[in-house]
Amino acid sequence: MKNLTIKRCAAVFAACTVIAAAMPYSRSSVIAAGNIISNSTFESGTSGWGTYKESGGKCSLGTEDGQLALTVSSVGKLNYAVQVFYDIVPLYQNGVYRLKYDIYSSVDRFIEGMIQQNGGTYQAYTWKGLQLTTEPQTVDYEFTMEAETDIMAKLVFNCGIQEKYEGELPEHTIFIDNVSLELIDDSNVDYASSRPYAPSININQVGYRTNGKKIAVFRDVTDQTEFKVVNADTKKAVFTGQLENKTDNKSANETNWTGDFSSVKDAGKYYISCEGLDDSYTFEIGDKVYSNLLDDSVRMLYLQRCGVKIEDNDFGHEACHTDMATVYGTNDKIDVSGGWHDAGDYGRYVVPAAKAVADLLYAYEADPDLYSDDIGIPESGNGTPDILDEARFELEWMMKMQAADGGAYHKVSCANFPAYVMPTKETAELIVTPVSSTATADFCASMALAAEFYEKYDKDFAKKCMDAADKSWAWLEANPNFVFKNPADIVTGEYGDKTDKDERYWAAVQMYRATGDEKYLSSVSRAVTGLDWSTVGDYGNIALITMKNADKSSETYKTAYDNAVSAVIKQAKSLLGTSEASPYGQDISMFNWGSNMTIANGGIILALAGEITGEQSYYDAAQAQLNYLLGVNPVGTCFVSGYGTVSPENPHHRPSMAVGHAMKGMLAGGVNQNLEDSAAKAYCQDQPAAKCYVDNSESYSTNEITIYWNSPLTYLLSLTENTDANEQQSTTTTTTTTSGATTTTTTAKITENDEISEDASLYGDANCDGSVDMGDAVLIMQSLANPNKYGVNGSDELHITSKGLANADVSDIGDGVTTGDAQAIQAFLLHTIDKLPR
Ligand code: G3I
Ligand code: 9MR
Ligand code: ZN
Repeated sequence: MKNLTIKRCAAVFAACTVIAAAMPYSRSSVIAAGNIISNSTFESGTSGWGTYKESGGKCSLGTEDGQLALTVSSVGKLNYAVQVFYDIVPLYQNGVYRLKYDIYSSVDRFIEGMIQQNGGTYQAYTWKGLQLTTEPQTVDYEFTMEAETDIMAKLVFNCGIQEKYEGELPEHTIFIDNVSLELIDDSNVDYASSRPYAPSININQVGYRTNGKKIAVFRDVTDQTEFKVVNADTKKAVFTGQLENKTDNKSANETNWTGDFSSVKDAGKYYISCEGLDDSYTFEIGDKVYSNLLDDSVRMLYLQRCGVKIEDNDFGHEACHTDMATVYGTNDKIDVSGGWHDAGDYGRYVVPAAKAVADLLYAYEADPDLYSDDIGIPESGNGTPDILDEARFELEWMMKMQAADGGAYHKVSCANFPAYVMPTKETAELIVTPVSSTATADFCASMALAAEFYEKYDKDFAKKCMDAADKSWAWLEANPNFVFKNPADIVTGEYGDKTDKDERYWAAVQMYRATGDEKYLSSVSRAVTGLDWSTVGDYGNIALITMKNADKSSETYKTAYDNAVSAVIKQAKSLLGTSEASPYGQDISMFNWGSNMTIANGGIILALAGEITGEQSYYDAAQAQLNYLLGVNPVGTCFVSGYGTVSPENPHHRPSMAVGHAMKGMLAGGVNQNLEDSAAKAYCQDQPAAKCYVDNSESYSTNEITIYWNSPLTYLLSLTENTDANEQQSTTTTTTTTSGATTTTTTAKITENDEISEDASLYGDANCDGSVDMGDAVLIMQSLANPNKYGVNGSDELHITSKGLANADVSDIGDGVTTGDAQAIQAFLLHTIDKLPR
């Protein structure tokens, strides 16, 4: 078992993480304020509890009269041949605990009740032999955790054979209720000693491009003022720089400094040193530092393929999920084999598939030269870049998900998530759930986009894509908004939505782009945004911005194009503000499930804004998102498995869990401050928002992987390949091949102009982006701290405008803009006040 180097007092289960993140953080010991076992009374089932069977043990788990009921039909050949357990119980060395539960059995028998190590030697931290009778007994005792802190111990009842007592037994049921585990005295607990290694200097563990901006982020600084970049081979310092930008980083609860070493450009291996701090991990500088990462980000999708035999030394398997699937609510059976497993589970869902495919195709378009035909998939060497082969594998499955009337079925999966097994072992019935308008519009957009890309390689396939797109468009015209909700008996990924407006926008634009027919734009009045699975408007914007064969004289086109550009620039401005205000450079201030995708998505928008405006700051911020993902973050982790020095080793990914080590090249979901699984609750409850991540395979809300978290990484790698705006020309030249003929198109870069409206009249909206958010508080503070740059006449493009100044004056109205205004906005956002003073 991995050394349990973790943090956290697991017992405080109440605080709001947003507020906690904004408050001073105390390391003093925290006495448990409650029961560590979240499901202790079984009023609504056995969630959180599970069974383990081996060596002939047989049992089933359920509830009876609000108690856990474990029916044992065979005790098997070992004392642990039948177990019922509750996972992830944190036990701190020297902590005094009280364990309590009610228990009885329908036959008299002996069992063992204990809390044990989950893995390793399975040592018991506390153990009790229990002679059960049909009379309920209450077990209630205190124990001290003598062993080293184990944050993920397991409460287990061994209900297998007990030779010494009664041996074989008839079928019987064991009842458990009112389970409670409390930490009653932590005065001798040293929480700090069980925290993981947290590097004081964080760098991009994969490396930096020769000409890219290179930033290291420091913490734990006392009075140091400078740092050195040291050549890892010669151990000689090649650069000395200053620690700059001291920042109180609330979301990570630490003080940070940054160090800029962009001028180091010689290819090689380096580390950063700063007196009194541990050296950073070693990293590379060079032009090809991301080549393998880019290939693996795509090859991972091959290993996620379903319905075909997979060739791989570690993760190879026979074809899985090949049975016909039942259309929900009917007896119809259809073939929907193929496609990629969505994530750590084996569902296949049209909505996230569309995002993944779009990212891959646009990634290819952004820099075709990066994509070879030899990344090691079966189609390698067939004359088509592997990234297009891989995307096609998904597109062919998507086609099977189109119903006869043109609509797209939302998803196919079993009714429940499978155990932690290889995909061939998930053999329950496959169910295709009903058509939705979100899936259909996403489907339509992807097919229209694909038609364009495969024209050069396979005209028949391109035509099939276009036919499928036409048919789904007809369905969309005939059918109103129909968003998806899981039927009550299906619990797998829902990918529900509030609206299909953004999906329809993307579909309309993509149909226009594929056909040149302006009728598709008639439904498009304004640009919408979003690049995740639930909001996809920016794919429509990207389609317009990167479109090559538009009729540039058409007013309809011009309006749609201008709207798309404005939408992208507006978002980029706000992302840039957030990124520049954060020492680690990330473009988000809230960390939700899949935050690494959101960060990568923002990087895509920033890079596009860089291309549109030619502004270096946008390129730098896009690169900063890559840096965050690859190690410049408060948890000191490179979030792509198998890359960098420290990366996810225990992803929530069933093949990795079944095989026993992490598949390479997968981007984990990342920090999630909402603590949405029991491992995150156990490990991260007292962590500030930006540190709620745990490399634990149970943590599906921070450490799962998905096809659509990898794909924006691929796209971002493409877009940031040329990061130096000065090296770019004032025009973008793109070579496209349509119907075999090559056309070179030159698009003038637009610079920002008055058309990008700033007419919002919203109190609090200091940056005039149409909403009141942290970016506004940040801009106010920047304008006060650095008026030359961010003041009303400031040199920075993002300086506050006069309209922004008027909007910003929300407290002590009339006194001009002060820190009080920024504080009022923050308080409003943190819900400590209901409305702004003005
Ligand atoms: O956006 C809201 C935010 O406004 C709010 O303040 C915050 C507070 O809870 O929540 C945010 O929503 C989160 C949402 O993702 C963001 O997109 C939800 O908490 C969170 O529960 C939701 O998680 C989704 C998760 O499924 C559970 O439904 C993930 O986005 C989604 O990627 C994930 O997808 C799963 C599939 O269902 C099954 N396959 C694996 C896949 C990845 O984990
Ligand atoms: O394994 C599932 C993961 O792929 C999903 O993203 C996640 C959220 O939908 O759910 C996981 O399954 C968990 C389920 O939601 C609750 N019980 C434990 C399951 C983990 O095996
Ligand atoms: Zn499969």
